Amino acid sequence: MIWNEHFESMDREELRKKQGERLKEMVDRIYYNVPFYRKKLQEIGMEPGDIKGIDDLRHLPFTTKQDLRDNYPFGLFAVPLSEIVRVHASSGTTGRPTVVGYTRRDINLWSEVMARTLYAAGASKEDIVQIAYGYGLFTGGLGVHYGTEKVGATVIPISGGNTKKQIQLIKDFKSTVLACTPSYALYLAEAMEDEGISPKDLDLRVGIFGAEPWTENMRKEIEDRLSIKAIDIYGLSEVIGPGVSSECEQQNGLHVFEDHFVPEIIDPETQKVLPEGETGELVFTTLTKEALPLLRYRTRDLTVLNYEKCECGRTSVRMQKCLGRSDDMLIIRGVNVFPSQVESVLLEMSETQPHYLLIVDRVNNLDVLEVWVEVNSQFFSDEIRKLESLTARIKGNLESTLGIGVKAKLVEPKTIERSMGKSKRVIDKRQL
Ligand code: DLL
Repeated sequence: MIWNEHFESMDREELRKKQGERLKEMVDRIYYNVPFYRKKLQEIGMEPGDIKGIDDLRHLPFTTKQDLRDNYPFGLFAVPLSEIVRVHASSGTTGRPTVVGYTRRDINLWSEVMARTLYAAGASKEDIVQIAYGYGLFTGGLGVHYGTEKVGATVIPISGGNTKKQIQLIKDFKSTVLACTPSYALYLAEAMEDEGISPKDLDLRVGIFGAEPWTENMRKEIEDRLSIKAIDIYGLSEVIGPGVSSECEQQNGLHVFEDHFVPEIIDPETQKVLPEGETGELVFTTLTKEALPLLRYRTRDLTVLNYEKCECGRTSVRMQKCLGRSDDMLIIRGVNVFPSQVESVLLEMSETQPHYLLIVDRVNNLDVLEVWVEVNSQFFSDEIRKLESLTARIKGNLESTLGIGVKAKLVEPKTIERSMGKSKRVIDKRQL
C-alpha cells in the first residue's frame, strides 16, 4: 500500500529534478530569512542563484547540533514567531534542549510523511493505533498521532508508561497497531506474559518502533513474543521528528521521504561525501520545511544508502537500520543522553568531582542508568544520613537535567579509573 504513489514511486531522474528546484527555493529562503545561513553562504561566496541542481548540495555548508545550541532557542527559525504553531525539543549536549519549530504547513507536511509511514507499515483507516510514545516536547507521540489521524485510523493517545493500562486497552479496545520504542514493546510483551495473556488472543498485528537503535535479533524477539510484524521507523526532531524514513512490509531498509528530506553519507572525519554503498554519517537537508529549514544537518547516525528499487514499488532510497553513532550520545528509554550533561551537573555542585561513570543496562527489557559519582573527600562522611541526603540531591539534579530516572551511587575520591587517553565514561551493558 502506497500513500502517495506519485512521490514515493517517482522516476529517479524526475525526482532529482524536483529536488534541485526545491533546493534552489530553500536556499533562497534561508539566505534572506536566516542571518546564520546568509553569513555561512557569504563566507563561501555563494548566492541563491548559484544553485543549478541537487548536485550542488555537496558544495553547501553543514549544520550541526552545536549551531542549534548557539542559536538557542529560536535563532535559526526562518519565519516570524507569529507563524510558528508548535515547538518541540530534544535533549542537547548541555542543559539546554534543542528546540525545533513548525508552521501550519510544516505540521501538514509532518502528517503527510507520517501517513506514508503508517501505510508503508501496512496500516490503514481500518486500524486502531495505540500510541505509547511519549506525548509532550518529545516528537514521538504527537508525530505519530497526526499521521494516524490523517490516514483516518483510530488514535488511542495513551502516551508512554502505565503498562497495566496499556495492556488493558490493547485487550479491550482491540488495538491493531502498537507505536512505541522497541525496548518498551519487549517490556510490554513480558508484562503480558506475566499476566498470562497470550498474544494470539489479541488483535495486534503491526508495531511501528523507533527512536532508538535495535537489532534484527531484537526484531525477531518482538515479532515472536507479540506475534506481530515489527517495522522500523526513523527520524529526529531537528529534521521533523518521526517520519524521516520508514520500512515497508519488505523490512529491508528504511525508505527516506526524499522529496522532502535529502540524505547524504559523509565521512565524519573528512566531511567528504562517500561513494554509494559505503557506511558513514547520515546528513539531511530539508527541502520544504518552513519554520526550521536545515542545510546538510549532521545527524551523527551511521548508516549506508541503497538506491535500488524496492520490491514494494517505491523508488525512494533506502537507509539501512541505524545501529551506531559517530558521537557519544546514548539513547536510554528513547531519551537522548550525553555524558557531558552529567558532567555539567556535577561541576555545578560543590560536593562532587567531575569524575563519573555511566553504567547502562537493560533489566527486564527496560533500560536503566546508574551514575557513579566521586565525592570530594571532605563530604565523604561516615554518617549514613548525610550521604543519603547528598545522594538524593545528586539524583534529583541528574534527573531534572537528563529527563529520565537515574540511580546515583557515591564513591570515594579516586575510585573511578583515570585514563591516560580518551576517558571511558560509559559502560553500556545492553546487548544491541
Ligand atoms: O527519536 C524521533 C522519533 C520518534 C523517531 C519516534 C522514531 C519514532 P529525537 O529524540 O530527536 O527524535 O532523537 C533522534 O534518535 O538521531 C537516532 O540516533 C535515534 N533514532 C531515532 N529513530 C531511530 C531508529 C526521535 N529507528 C535520534 N533506529 C536519531 C535507530 C533511531 N536510531
